[in-house]
Amino acid sequence: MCVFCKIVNKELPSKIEYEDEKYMAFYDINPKAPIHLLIIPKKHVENLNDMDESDISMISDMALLAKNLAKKLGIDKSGYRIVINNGPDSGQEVYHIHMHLLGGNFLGSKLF
Ligand code: DGP
Repeated sequence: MCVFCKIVNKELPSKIEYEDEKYMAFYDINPKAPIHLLIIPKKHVENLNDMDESDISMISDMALLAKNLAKKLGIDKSGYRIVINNGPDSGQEVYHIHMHLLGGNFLGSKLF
């Protein structure tokens, strides 16, 4: 079972900011910004390459969650970044699709 599935199943601890039947948002163990959340579907899908037409709406669901969480955490006006890594050249480490939500200070022009 992958590390994020273990987080979903509560076999591994995480600092959860949001959870519903299908999605979860928790804080990255190695934050790259003052606020660094990972938004994931509970369903195990590796990355975009592993998504078919029935899965692709997860991307817009995660984007909506990112928007709502940014507002809840007070970074909607100052700004934030969302990132999805796909495959080796992107540096994807965990092969369970996740949207990074980063903010809380000036992020500059670096992608990550
Ligand atoms: P990526 O490179 O896009 O696959 O990002 C994976 C992120 O997942 C990375 O920033 C570190 C984070 N991460 C890895 N293992 C754990 C964990 O066990 N708990 C939490 N909270 N985050 C993790």
